[in-house]
Amino acid sequence: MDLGAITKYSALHAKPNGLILQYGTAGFRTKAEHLDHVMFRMGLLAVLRSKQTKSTIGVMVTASHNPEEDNGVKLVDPLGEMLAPSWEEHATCLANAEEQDMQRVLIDISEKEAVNLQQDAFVVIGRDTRPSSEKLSQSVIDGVTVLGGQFHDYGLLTTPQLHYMVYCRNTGGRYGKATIEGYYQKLSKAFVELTKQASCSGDEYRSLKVDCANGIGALKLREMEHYFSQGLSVQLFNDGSKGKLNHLCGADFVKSHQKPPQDRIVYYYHDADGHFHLIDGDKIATLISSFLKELLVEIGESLNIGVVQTAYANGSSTRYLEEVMKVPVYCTKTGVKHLHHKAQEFDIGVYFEANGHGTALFSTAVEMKIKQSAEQLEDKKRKAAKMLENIIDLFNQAAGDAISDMLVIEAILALKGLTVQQWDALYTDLPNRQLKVQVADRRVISTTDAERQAVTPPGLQEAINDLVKKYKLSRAFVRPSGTEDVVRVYAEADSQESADHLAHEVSLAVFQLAGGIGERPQPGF
Ligand code: NG1
Repeated sequence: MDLGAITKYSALHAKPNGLILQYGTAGFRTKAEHLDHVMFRMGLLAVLRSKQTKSTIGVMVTASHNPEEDNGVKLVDPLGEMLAPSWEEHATCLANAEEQDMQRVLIDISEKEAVNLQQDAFVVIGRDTRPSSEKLSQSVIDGVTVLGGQFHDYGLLTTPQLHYMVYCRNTGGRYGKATIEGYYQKLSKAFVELTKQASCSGDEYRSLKVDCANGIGALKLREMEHYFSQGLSVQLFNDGSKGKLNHLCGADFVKSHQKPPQDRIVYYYHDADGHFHLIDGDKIATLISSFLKELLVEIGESLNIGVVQTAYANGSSTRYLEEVMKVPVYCTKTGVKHLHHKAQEFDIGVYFEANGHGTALFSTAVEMKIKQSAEQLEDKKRKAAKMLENIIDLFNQAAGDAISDMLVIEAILALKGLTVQQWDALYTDLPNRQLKVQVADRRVISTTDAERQAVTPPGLQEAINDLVKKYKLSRAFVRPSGTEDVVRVYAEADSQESADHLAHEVSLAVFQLAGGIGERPQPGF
């Protein structure tokens, strides 16, 4: 380690004094102007992690659904997974070290993790379309090079695409080619093969209107379009040509406001009375898990399927999955890394957050079994095994990927001959409301039971319990956000009016008991 060079370069990416950040649900996220030093240091950390694992590590510069002014960074581990928890702690220590302590922290991490500094290191980098991202990814590269690491900068990529690249590079190309063409080829081949089985003809396929939230998805879907010469027609909205990133559009906006974006959205429709219907991650999990279950029955395999949700899953979805579909459902803390971890316990784990983040995971043993069955079984069984094989290929095994999810959903709807309305009618969502409350320090709220119960501050959970009792079919919980400086409030009940009232009353309780700042929460949305 050339400590002199590190100190010299670090001074060019100096940390603002006293700034403390935490590697949260999805890496570091804050205003872009506070992140230069974090980027440089994550470049350094990625090199250490790469040396330790003797593998390629990914660094993604993005703040996903946050406002355009924010940015963020997360590291991708060798098999395309989220960074290991012990390294999240190292990331937090390194990001928060004052300039004069940087060297010591770097040495500490290397010693604790027994990093062989002579080992080669390789880091791949991707970024979103935020105006601040290009410069910030350059700071990552500075960090990588000063520690002697080699790198490949993919430039503009979606986060799941970077996960895919990391996974491909660390599995010797067996999973796919670590190029953007490789990604499109893998997905389009599986989609075209899968939908060949649909009984309806090609031109009956729905044309899909996609809300791209004025972000990277627009660029990437446009690139992907010509890989689907037939079978899928995609029209892009909020494609970044005029609107601002995530402003009044995007899945997060639509889910939390329960209304359409200024332009269009993936999987929503207006009914005959003009009412807006959103088909969220819970319904996606239901569609996918029921289809997978049907295929397994056809093949005659008794593999265990589990669905993993968070506390934000609509109560009706959980009931439907457990009682009608007889699928076991588990609840974890918010953030896909928690869901992913739980889903790995099953032969097939389907996990989705209500906001649409998610995927289906297939254990390696299952994947091999299905591929063998697809070769050996007869007729109908063989057809089902082939379909399953294509679905496995379509899901980006490395991460929840909205593009993969969209293709799987389109294929299932086509294969089952289902309209979006029929899909939506599987069960009726309980009315719900999500709100944000500003507090001085959101860490005063701690939770347990997969974030469904508040442990601190004292009295808050009791207050929520009393409020919940006033409404029918009701449920409410609060938790500090891992990506924004707010406390999130969720409530559901038998009517929209009740859900709105309950959410407002819980917000007031948070404001009073957890140190609210600014204006008291007002009723009405
Ligand atoms: P936080 O800010 O911790 O609530 C949000 C989403 C998560 C997850 C992450 C990562 C909600 C309520 N929360 O987390 O589900 O997607 O962002 O992007 O939607």
